[in-house]
Amino acid sequence: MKLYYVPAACSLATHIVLRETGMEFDLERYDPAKGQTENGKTFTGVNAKARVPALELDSGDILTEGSALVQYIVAQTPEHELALPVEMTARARVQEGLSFVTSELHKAFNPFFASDADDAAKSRAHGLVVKHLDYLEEVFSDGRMFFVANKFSIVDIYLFVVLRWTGVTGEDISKWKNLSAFQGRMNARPHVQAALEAEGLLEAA
Ligand SMILES: N[C@@H](CCC(=O)N[C@@H](CS)C(=O)NCC(=O)O)C(=O)O
Repeated sequence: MKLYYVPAACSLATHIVLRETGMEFDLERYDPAKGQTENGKTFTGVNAKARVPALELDSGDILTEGSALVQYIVAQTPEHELALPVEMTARARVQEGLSFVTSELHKAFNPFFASDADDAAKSRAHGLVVKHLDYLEEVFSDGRMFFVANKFSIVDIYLFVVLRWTGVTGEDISKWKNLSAFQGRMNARPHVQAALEAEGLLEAA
């Protein structure tokens, strides 16, 4: 398998899940400014949507959309703690959390990464990000270690990646004590550190 990624982007979640589950994979970096990968491939030829993550399977098929990718990867290792629960309600809870993080939380940050977003759009986005962080802080206020059912899941990995972006809004994650502690725990995981290092993010930290 090969993961196409942009350092620190949402593709980092797929990258961490690949490492946590012990999958064999290669990485190919995409540079959105050039529209090309580090190997000189035109990225729209890989993913016509021009978005990471994109996962090239050994068959040559390309899978996209981060939420689908992390579920695809953990389905390869059903014995791993990250595999989706078999029981339907527990499984839906993980998918519920994943949807919140990938569609609500992730999307709230978009104006901060869009070159055409004006100050009004950023101000609205800032308010939405804070609202979501307050909600998450409340969820973690019961002392849980992990977001869904207090059990390590793909949702925690995605959440960790998106929470790393909080600084772009001008906010400091340390204001949200429970979320900050969650970030610290996730950051300390060896596979998370390995992914950060491989994307060149440890020097920047
Ligand atoms: N719906 C896609 C969205 C992916 C997405 O927003 N990717 C961003 C990085 S987080 C991207 O590719 N940005 C590069 C660009 O916009 O040129 C998914 O969930 O995978």
